[in-house]
Amino acid sequence: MIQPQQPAPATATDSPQPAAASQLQQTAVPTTTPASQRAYQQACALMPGGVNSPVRATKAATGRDPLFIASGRGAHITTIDGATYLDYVASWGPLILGHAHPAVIAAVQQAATQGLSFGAPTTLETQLAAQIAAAYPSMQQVRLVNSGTEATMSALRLARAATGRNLIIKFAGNYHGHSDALLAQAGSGALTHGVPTSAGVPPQTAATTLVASYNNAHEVAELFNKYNEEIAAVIVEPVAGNMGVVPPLQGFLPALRELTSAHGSLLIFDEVMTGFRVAFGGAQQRFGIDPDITCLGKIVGGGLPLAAYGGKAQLMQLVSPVGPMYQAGTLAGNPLATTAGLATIEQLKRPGFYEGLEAQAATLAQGIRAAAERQGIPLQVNSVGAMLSVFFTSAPVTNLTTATTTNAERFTRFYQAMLDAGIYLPPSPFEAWFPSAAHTPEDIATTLHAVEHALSTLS
Ligand code: KE4
Repeated sequence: MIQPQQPAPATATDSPQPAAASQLQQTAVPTTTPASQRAYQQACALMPGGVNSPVRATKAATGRDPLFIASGRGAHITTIDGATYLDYVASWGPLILGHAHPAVIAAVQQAATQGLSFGAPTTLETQLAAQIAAAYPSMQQVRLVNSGTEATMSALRLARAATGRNLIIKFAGNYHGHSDALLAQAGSGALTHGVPTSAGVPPQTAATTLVASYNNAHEVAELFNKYNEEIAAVIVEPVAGNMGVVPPLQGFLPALRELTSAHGSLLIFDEVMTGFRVAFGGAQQRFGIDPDITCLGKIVGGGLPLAAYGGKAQLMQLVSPVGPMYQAGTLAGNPLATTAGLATIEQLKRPGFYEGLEAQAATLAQGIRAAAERQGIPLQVNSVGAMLSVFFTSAPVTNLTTATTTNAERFTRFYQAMLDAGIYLPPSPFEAWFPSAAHTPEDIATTLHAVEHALSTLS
């Protein structure tokens, strides 16, 4: 998620009623949607940008005000205007089963009748920690938290506590949540300390973050040569999803493992997005890497606020109350969120789950490539498992520099045409599409039909 430009102030614009894919409109002409429009104006009066997370303020990248959602079921969401869309946002990743999966809803409903939160241990937390440790052997011990931001923030603190060092290496285009140290971008030149990407982040805090180019292990080696004994950890999205999907090039992740081990630093895999997405055991299973600390989020909470960080038992002994590194949370390991996570994981374990999901995603990715080829539209589709992104550029996209060569104007027109055809895509070229197990072959065919039309409006 590239830091979004400030969205234009809310204006009385429209979000369109989608045309059924079979009656595709020739131009993306928004129609009046009074309920969403009223809701957005009311929201903007009470909340910055009318949203509780900036990415939901869609206008900056799409020219459209956000739709207000009333419900979701399976692969579809329905707005307060009663319009239904095929959903590829999936709440930004958590809903790999689709919306309101019956087994998850039933489990959470049952749990809710027992009470919502106790602020005391429950066996649900132990059960979820056991499921995570079984799926992620590198996570011998786990701490449950409420968000991916908390998980990565705590992982950095743990790495600093373990090594006694202060500097962290991150990668341009990787997003790890909004904690101060991780809202840092490359400074004036390579090999320099980071500078804040947000108001309110002290420069001295951002300066503890060094920023390298994704897929460039040589830059990381240079940073180690320059700052060697000062670097506590390298944190990486093992498959980048926040500059759009950018897979790790051959050798990149093994090089990070070798460099951190050689210099006494820790390797942190931020698997908030990739965990349980690109494999049941995440990117570390898919690519065979053993990180020192892993952060999970999104899917592990089944759509409720839950995330986690963990690592080898010896390392986790540093975490309070056992060790000196403090971290806490009123609702951490909440009984409803742990229940949703456990019910979701049970579904993911079903035989053939990932094979089926990835086959659908591959059909979608390949179909988009073929449509662009037929229509002569320069376009890259990057995909790993059931996460993919479309870049309107002829350059292979391997890092933030190449990702930002995407044609923003074409993205906006493509997005609007897809929305008008009833397909709800992430409202930014720097986000991932998340097909779910609820997307049927017919849904994929409908999507590809809409892609064919949307691309034809670009030429
Ligand atoms: P949260 O604090 O939003 O739960 O997680 C932060 C985070 C950490 N690490 C990775 C790899 C992530 O992708 C995220 C959050 N992802 C964004 C969308 N790409 C969440 C959407 C939002 O900010 O509303």
